[in-house]
Parts: sequence; C-alpha cells; structure tokens
Amino acid sequence: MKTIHTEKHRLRNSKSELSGGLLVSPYECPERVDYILARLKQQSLGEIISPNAFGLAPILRIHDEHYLEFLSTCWTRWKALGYQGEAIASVWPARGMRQRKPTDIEGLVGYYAFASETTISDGTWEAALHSADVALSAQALIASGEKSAFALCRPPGHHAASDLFGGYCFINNAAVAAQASLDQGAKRVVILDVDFHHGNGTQEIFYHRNDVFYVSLHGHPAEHFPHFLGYADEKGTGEGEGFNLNLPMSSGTDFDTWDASLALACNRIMQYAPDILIVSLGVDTFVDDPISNFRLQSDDFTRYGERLGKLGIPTLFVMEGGYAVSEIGTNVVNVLAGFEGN
Ligand code: Q9C
Ligand code: ZN
Repeated sequence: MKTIHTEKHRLRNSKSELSGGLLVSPYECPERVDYILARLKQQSLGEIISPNAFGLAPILRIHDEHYLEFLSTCWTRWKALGYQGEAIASVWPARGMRQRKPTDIEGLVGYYAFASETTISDGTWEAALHSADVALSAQALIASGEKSAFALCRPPGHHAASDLFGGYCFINNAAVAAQASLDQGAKRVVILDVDFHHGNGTQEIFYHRNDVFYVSLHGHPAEHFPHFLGYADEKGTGEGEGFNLNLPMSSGTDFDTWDASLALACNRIMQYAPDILIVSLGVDTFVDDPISNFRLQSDDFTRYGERLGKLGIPTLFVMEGGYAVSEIGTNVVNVLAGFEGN
C-alpha cells in the first residue's frame, strides 16, 4: 500500500491546547507523524509519495467559503490585536443568543469554533490545506485503480464540519476525499470512522445525503468529546435517513466488544455495497491513549485490519487521532499490514 505524506504538516505547530484548565503542549503534535513514518519504513509497507496540489475547489465542495476565508486570515487578524497567545475561542452563540456572524476576530473565532481546546496559530491554515492535498492525492491513487492507499493526514479532519473547527480539526479531509470520489463518478461512498471520538463534522456534512453512508464506533457522547453529537438514535434525515450509523460504547470497552460493533458495521457496509470505503483511522482506541479510554492492544489493530481487508472494497485510509505517540506507529501500521494480510 502506498502512503501519501508531506513534511508540510510541521506548519501546524501550535504551542497551546486548553486542557484541564491549563494551556498545555498539544497532544496533536508533529512527532506523531515521525513515529508513523519510522514504522512504515521499518515494515516496508510501500512507497511514500508526496501529494499534488489541488487548490481550493475540492475543499469548497464541502466547506463554506466564508469559513475558509476566516481560517486563512484568522492568525494575521488575531496577531494584529497585539495578543501574546494563539487564537482561541472564549465565547459562543449559545442557547437563546443570535446566530449572526460578528465582524471582529474575537467574535469570529467563537462563531466558527465548536470547542476551545484547539487554537489557531502561524501555519495552521497552510498545514490544513496540505493535509487535504494528502487525502485528495491518496483518493486519486484509488481512482486510478489502486486497491488501497494511506493518506498520512495531519492535522486530522473528522471533527471539522462545513463551517466549524475544533477537536484539532480544520478541514474535513475524509469528507473532501469522499466528495472527490463522487465527483469522479462513484455512486456510493462509505466513511467508516474508527477513531475513539465521534466524527461530528463528518456526520453533519453528510447527514442529509444517501450517497455517503457514515458509520462510527466511538466513546459514548454522554461521557466523551465531542459530548453533543454521536448518539445511536442519530440515523440521518430526509434522503439521508438510514445512512448514518452511530455505535457508541462506554468507557473501558475492550477489543471483543469493540470488534462485535465493527462486525455489525461491516455487515451494514456490505449491504450498502459502496464503490469505495474511506476509513477515518484514529488509533486513540489504544489502551494507553492519554485522552481516551477504550482498551485495544497493539495486536488488536492487526486483527481489525484483517477484518477490513476481507471486505474486498477499494479502501482509502485517512489518518485522524491517536496520542500515545511512541506507539502510534505500531498501531497504525498494524491496521494497514493487517488489511494487506501481512
Ligand atoms: N479530556 C481527534 O482525535 N479534547 N480529536 C478531549 C479529553 C479534544 C480529539 C479532552 C479531543 C479531540 C482527531
Ligand atoms: Zn480521536
């Protein structure tokens, strides 16, 4: 399996994440990619290729133009206020308030953020664009006949909605790749999200549609981020009814329970008979992940990779979360190698 990767991910190098009331060094850090690359090379999984530049057009198929304009100008505008820290949301259009878009940058950050742990800083927008190019380049490999490809995206994407950032995400890479597949002639796309967290952004983007079936296994929203979406009774609406499947699980879930949910998800995926399977690949389901609490062991990642490989569908893996940095490479490559039957 080929990997698409660029060192441009390092442009996302924020200094602060709001965590437990403190500004800490972000869990979503550049070193994550170093560990994944090292393991990919050690296992000789396949060629590692640079992405092509696709420009804004495929991103505009998913995201609001004013949101993208905000992302691209936010840091410059914030810096111009003379603030010492990174751009961070501190106020929201909450219950009972107006949803009108303000004009000042402090208001705009709150308008376009759904969570405040994620800051915007120098290079964030550029890195997010390169990350989308990584996903689109990997999608192009599948379109040209490859059976699988790995988009080593960073920053991740599945929390980003059409006009919201947060959860370390700015552009929804998996959604952009899904739309590109449809625009090139695919009729049915599945996005299978195995990250520990519910992909609220991906769900929102495709909730009204039946050409993308979103399936997610995740920590129950009553207990876990993103807290306000991801319940089992969210099944899609209008034409999209029946094309959203949430499988929330409680804290402490082990592999046997998790894999039973995956088996159910796979049955539903096969019934849908997609032209392409996009896996939002987060490995924060790992037992030692510092911000999550499922209990998958490193070998379990191989086992579920094998299960996905047996589906026999062209498959695009898109990197999402995973914060046990020293084991992230092993866990990611175990999924990919398991998929290939190594
Ligand atoms: N105490 C992704 O995995 N905050 N994003 C969690 C835990 C945000 C995760 C707080 C987690 C975002 C792509
Ligand atoms: Zn996650």
